[in-house]
Amino acid sequence: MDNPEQRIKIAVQKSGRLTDHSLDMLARCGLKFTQSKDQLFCYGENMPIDLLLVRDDDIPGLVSEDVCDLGIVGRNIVEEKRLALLAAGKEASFDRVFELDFGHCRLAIAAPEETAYAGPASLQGARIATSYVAIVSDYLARHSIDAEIVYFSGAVEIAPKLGKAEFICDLVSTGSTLAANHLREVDTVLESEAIIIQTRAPLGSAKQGLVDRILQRLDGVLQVRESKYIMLHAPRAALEEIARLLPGSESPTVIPLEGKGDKVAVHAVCRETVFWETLENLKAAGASSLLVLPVEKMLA
Ligand code: PRT
Ligand code: ZN
Repeated sequence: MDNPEQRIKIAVQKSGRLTDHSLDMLARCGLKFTQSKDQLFCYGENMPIDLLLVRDDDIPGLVSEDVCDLGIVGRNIVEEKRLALLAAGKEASFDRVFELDFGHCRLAIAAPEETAYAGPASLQGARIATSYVAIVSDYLARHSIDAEIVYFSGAVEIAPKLGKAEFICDLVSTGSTLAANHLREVDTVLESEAIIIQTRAPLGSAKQGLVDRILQRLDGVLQVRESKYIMLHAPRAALEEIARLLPGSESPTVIPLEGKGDKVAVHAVCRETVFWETLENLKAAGASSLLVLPVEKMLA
């Protein structure tokens, strides 16, 4: 696959909130890269998978136009692009593949602390400052509200102070930016996190096979994060109770213990956090020799 046409290109944010997490997830998938001098391109050393480092706003377009096969970007950006294309009578040519469980935030409506709010109807006739024109237009249309959208490319939170708008709609994670500007969050328009998108352009079987491999690895990386491997000894009679106590585990493996009569070893992958209380409860149910190990890789 050294033919450049056959290499996979993934669009990743060059420098911002999603960059470190995106690169870390790809590294956990076993991918190694060398970065170009201009730092815009990362060449895949051990697999024919390269990265294009760009502004997050450009990622849906690059994937839609088939410049990149995959992209890692916030759902807020993806939805804005999809709805903006829809408003222009076009259809986005990418599909969401799955959520990546980082970059969590929400696109929220906020107003000065003293502003009364009783649901979307309170936005009727108001001015709303935002960078997310298409998402907010869609939200207003869905609630049959007539309001004016005032475009701000950044620093949306100062719009009410400048007398430019009564409400704002912006991304919020901790809420401290709103609090610092004496704004109160009143409604959520969209819950967001980083997602992976794939172009709708047909890739051909070799490239699609490679995309499927990398998506399967990403899925594995997500699954192992909370997962632990538990090993314990238990009397056969306690097996039912012990299986019930193992958090997020489907079917534990039960292995007879040589020369130990009714005692067995139980091994299980637990997909939820294993707390000290869980171990204490297992012990109380008859388990002994409990061991909890981190899971490094998983392939379903
Ligand atoms: O240069 P480039 O265009 O690539 O980057 P950018 O500056 O547009 O984006 P960046 O790096 O700030 O954010 C990238 C993505 O991170 C966003 O598109 C979201 O999907 C996600 N994300 C998660 C956030 C936040 N949390 C977030 N809190 N993006 C922005 N914010 C900003 C928000 O706009 C507001 O100004 O942080 C402020 C609020 O934060 P709190 O914690 O005070 O509530
Ligand atoms: Zn951006």
